Amino acid sequence: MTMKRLLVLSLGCWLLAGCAPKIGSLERIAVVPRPSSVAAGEGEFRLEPCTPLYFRAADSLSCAAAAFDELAHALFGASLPVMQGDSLRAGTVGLLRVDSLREDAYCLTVEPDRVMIAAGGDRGAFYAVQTLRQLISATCFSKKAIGGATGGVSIPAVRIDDAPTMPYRGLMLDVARHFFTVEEVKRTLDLMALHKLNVFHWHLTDDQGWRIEIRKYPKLTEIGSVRRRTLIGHDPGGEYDETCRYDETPHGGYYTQAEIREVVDYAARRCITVIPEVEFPGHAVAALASYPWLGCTGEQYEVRQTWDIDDRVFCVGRDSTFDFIEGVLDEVLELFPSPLIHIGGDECPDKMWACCPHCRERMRREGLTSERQLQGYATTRVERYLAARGRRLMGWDELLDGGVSPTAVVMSWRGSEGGIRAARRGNPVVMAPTTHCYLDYYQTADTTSEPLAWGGCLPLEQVYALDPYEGLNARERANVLGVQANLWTEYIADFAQAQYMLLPRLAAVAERGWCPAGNDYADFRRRLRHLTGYYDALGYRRASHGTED
Ligand code: TNX
Repeated sequence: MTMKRLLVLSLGCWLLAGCAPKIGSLERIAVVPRPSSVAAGEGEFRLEPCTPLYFRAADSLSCAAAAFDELAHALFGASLPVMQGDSLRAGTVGLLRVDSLREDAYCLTVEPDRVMIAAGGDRGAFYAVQTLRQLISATCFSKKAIGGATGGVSIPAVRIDDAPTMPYRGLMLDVARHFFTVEEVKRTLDLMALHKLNVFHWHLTDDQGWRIEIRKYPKLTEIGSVRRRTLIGHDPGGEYDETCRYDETPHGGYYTQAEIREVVDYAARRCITVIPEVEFPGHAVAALASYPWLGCTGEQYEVRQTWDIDDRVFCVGRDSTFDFIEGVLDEVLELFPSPLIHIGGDECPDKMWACCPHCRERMRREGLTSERQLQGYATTRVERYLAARGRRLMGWDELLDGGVSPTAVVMSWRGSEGGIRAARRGNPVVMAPTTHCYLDYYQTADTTSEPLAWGGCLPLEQVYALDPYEGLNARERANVLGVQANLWTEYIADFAQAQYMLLPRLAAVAERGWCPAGNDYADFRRRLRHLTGYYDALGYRRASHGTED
C-alpha cells in the first residue's frame, strides 16, 4: 500500500468514526482555573436544541439549572427540553446531586452519547456548567452567533473531577473613586462566574463618594455621592495643589436599596456572596461632608476630588459616631446576607484624634496609651456590634496595628506579611497583596504605551506566581481562607478600562485560589489562550500582555 493510500484510508476511518484525534481533543480541553483532574476521552458529544436536560427537582440545583439554561439560550436562542428524573438514556444531559461529593465539587463526564454532571450540591453543579461552557468553541458565543448554533455544537469527550482548594476566591471593585452602574456590576459578576470566583467585595464608601442609600441618613447619598468636579490630570506627585486639572462636570452615582438587593440576588444566582465594605474610621470624607458632626472639628468639608490618604477621619471620641455607624450597619445587614462584613480600617491617620478633646477623653477613660489603640477600640466596638447580630468583622491588615480580636478576618494587602502574622495568631486571612493582586497597577513595564494607572507594575506572570501559603506551616495554612484581586479605580473612569485592567490577570488570581498547589505557567498560558477567545467572543475588552505567542 502506498503512503498516500494509507493516509486516505486512515483519514476515512477517522471521519467515519466521527472521532477527533486525541491530540486535538487535548488542545480543546483548556479550562481555567485548572481542574483537579482531566482525562480526555474519545470522540465528542453533539449538544443540540432538542437535547433533553434531565434533573430531579428534589436535588435543588437551581443555580446550575439556570446557568445551563443561560448557556442554551446563548447557543440556540432557546431552552432545552427539560425532563424530570435520572438521565440514563443516550443523547441526554443529566444533572445529578450525589452524596459522595463535597457541596462545591463536581464530576463532569462527556461521552459521545451523553453528558453527565454529578455534583455534591448546587455550587459544584454550577462550576461544572462553567467548565462545560469552556469546552464549547468560543466562537459559538460571539455576539454575531448569539442563538445561532441551531445545528448543534460539539463537546469533546472528557472526564473532569474538580473542586476548589480555597473557600474564598474574591474580586474587589471600588465603586467610590469611580461609579459603575448596576448593569456594569452585573457584567463584572458574570465575569466572576466564568472564573469560578465566589466573593464579590463591594467597596461602597470612600473619601470620594458614598454609594449606598441609607434611609436613616439620606444626606450620605444626597451630598456624599457627588463630587463637584472631576480630576482629569495632574503632574506626578502633585495631587494636592495647582498641578491638578479638572473638568467642571460633577462625578456621582449611588445604588438604591432596591438596586443593592437586585445585585445581591443576581450574585447569589451565580454562587457569589457579596461582602459590602463601609470604610471606618478612615477614608471618611464623603460621610463627613454629608454630616459634619461625624468629624473631630465639625467643619464642613467637600467630597474629596483627588486621591491618596486623607487626615479627615471619623471622630471616635464621640458616642454619636458609633450611633451613626451602627445605624448604617443595621441597614447594611438587612441588605447583605453575607456572614462577613468589611469595615475597611486601612490608611487611617490619627492626626485629628491627637488634638480632639473627645478622642483624648476616650483614650483616658479606656486607658489607651496611643492613638493607634484608639482605632483598635473603635474596631472592636463595631466588631461586638456585628457579632451580636451574627456577623463577623473583616478589615484591611491595619487592623493588626491597633490590636485586633482573634475572630476578625484580616485582608492582607501591604504584601503578605500582615496575612502571615494574622494566620500565625489564628485569625482567618484573605491574601490580596499589592505584589500579586493589585490589578490597578500597570500590566507592563512599558507604561508610556498604556493608559494612566495607579503605578506599580504587575505583569500576568507575577500575578500567577502568587503563593497564598508562603511562609506558613500546615496549621497556619488552615487559616488562609483564600485570595482576592483588587480593582481600585482612581484611574479607571469607565467600564471598558476596568475590563482591560481585569483581563486576563483576573484569570491568574482565580487559578491561584482554585488550585494553589500546582504552578505551571506555560500550561496556564496554553489554557488562557482559549479563555481569551471567550473574552473576545463575549465582547469584553482585555489586555494582550502576557498572552502573545
Ligand atoms: C491603597 S489597598 C488603598 C486604596 C487605594 C489603593 C491604590 C487599601 C486598603 N487602600 O485606598 O485605592 O492603595 O492602589
